[in-house]
This record gives sequence, C-alpha cells and structure tokens, in this order.
Amino acid sequence: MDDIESLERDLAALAAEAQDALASAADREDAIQIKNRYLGRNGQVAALMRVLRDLPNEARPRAGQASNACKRAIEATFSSLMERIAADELARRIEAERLDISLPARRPHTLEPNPLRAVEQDLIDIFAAAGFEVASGPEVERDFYNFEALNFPPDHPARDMQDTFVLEGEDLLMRTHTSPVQIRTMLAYEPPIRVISPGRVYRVDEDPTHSPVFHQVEGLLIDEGVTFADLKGTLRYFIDACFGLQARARFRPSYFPFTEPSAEVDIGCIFCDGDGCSVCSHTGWLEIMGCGMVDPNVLEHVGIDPDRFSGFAFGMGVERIAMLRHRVPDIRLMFGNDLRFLRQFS
Ligand code: 2NM
Repeated sequence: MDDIESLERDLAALAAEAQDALASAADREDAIQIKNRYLGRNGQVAALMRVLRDLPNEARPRAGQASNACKRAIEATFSSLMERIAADELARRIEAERLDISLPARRPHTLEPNPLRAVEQDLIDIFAAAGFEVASGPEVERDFYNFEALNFPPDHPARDMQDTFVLEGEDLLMRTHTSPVQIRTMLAYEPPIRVISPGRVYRVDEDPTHSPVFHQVEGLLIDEGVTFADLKGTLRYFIDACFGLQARARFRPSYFPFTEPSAEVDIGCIFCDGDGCSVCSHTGWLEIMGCGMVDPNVLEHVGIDPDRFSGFAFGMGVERIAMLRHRVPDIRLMFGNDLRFLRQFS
C-alpha cells in the first residue's frame, strides 16, 4: 500500500515538474526535448514505472492508471504548448507579411487612341453624317489608277521615280494619294456616288518636316447637275464640324491634273488669329485641303459620261488636320512616339 501511494505521489510530482519545464520551453525543439525527457522510452516516467515489476499484482491497475494520468497531463501540456507556439509563429508571419491594401494601385500602361487615328475617325464621322460612304483600296497600285486615269500627263513631275516609290521592272508603285480608290469606285459603281477614302499614302520626299508615309482623307461626289456651289457648301459644312462655326475660310484658285477648276481651302490661322506668325508664314491663313470639280477627262477614263454627270472631289492630309485641331505647331511631334506628348491627347 505504501509503495503504490508513493508511486502515485512520485508520478504526480513528475507531471508537475514536466509541466514546469515545458512552461519555460523556448521553442518547438526545446519543447520536444523536454517531452522526451519525461515520456520517451528511456524517460523519467518509464524509469519510475520499472518499480511495477516489484508491485503485487493487485496494485498494478492503480499503478497503470496513475502512470496514464501522468502521461496524459504531460501530453496535454505539451500539445497546448505546441499549439501556442504555432499560433505565435502564425501571428508573427502575418505581421511580417502585412500588406497595406489601402495604398492606391499603380496605374497600368494602357493604349490610348493615337491622336492621328482619333482625328481620322472624326473626319470619317463628319462625312458619314453627310451621307458619304467609306471606300478603301490597295496601297500598292498600278500606274493607271494612281496617275493615268487621274489625267496626269506621261511627263508629269509627280510620276518621277524621285517622288514615287516604284517596284522596279513592274507596273507597281506605292500609291501617292488615295485618289486611285476614287477611280476604282467610279469604275465599279454607277453615279450617284458619294464616298470618302481614308488611308495611308507614300511619297519619296523626305525632309525633317515630311514623312515618306502619311494619311489622307479624300472625298468624291458624282451626280447629275453637281456644281462648284455644292462643293463649297459641303466643305463649309465640314469646316463648321471640324474647326467650329467661327472658323473663317477662303477658296484660293489652284491647279491639280484631276480637277478643273481646282482650289485650295485655307482657314484663318488659329495660332495668330490672322495677324501673321511663323506657322502661317505671315499670311494669316493656313491651307487645310485641295478640291475641285472632277476633270471631264477623268470621268471619260472611268466610263462616266461627262455630258450627263459632273462631280467634285477633295483631299486633305490627316496629320495636318490633327496638328491644327490640337494646335500643335510642329507636325513632327505628331509622327513621334514621345509618350509625354501623346498622353496629352488621352
Ligand atoms: C485632292 C484635291 C482635289 C481628288 C480627285 C479625285 C478623283 F479621283 F475624283 F479624280 N479624287 N481625289 C482630289 C481633288 C484630291 O487632294 C488634295
């Protein structure tokens, strides 16, 4: 009886000692070592239980219960300690990896519509609202569509290889204007015809203020009884829509092989309001487009009877219109890829 009671006391004391030791464990490894020191195969609890051999049979169940109670107490302390260590570790990690989700996000680099494309679309919209349909055609053209049908004489300077990108040994060139699209349209359709042809065009002349590729929007209207007054009315509508009702405009006589009579359209200089400045070469006027009545020779080339039908045509450079719309005094900025410049239009 004495033996079993002293064993119970010893086991209880051992459990208390192990719990004390665990309470001062520094970390996981420390805790595991402490636990093994008491509960391991050669641990202190096992050592105590070796006295079991000397106990009478009837005392053994009590000794077993006492030993199990001791083990359970130590294990319970151990596992709650491990839980606390894991919780502490998690709390430390969360603190260390904390994200401040209130920080404003960095703006992603998005593609803004290029000012040139935006202006091209504006021009299309303006003429579409007046009933013009969009026509397109190849950028690599034949001499007939780009020059001959447009009444360019065989020795016209624009046909010079100095000015036109030609594919040598072949009847192919890069179109120098979008007029060949008008020729193709007139060949394919009967009047009345009312189209605009936006697109890329190519010219050799390259200096700091000219690009070998630029953009045009040309227009064509063919019907019975079309006069220069119709041309003026259409272009005044365009100027109102593109530059505003207050814009002053003038038609100045000019010459193109494909129109007769021909004119150039100027608007009052938007940089100096007509006073004269370096942008308008001190004239007070800025040229925005060319136009005229389609030459009867052109109509003959495409099989339209010039005695029955007449029409007008016009053409403008999109870069130039963009420059004036946005009051950019140097056209070179428009071709460039300087994002600081381009972002101003978004
Ligand atoms: C311009 C100026 C004046 C024009 C003429 C034609 C065609 F095919 F009908 F003859 N298309 N575009 C034209 C007329 C173009 O650009 C400055």
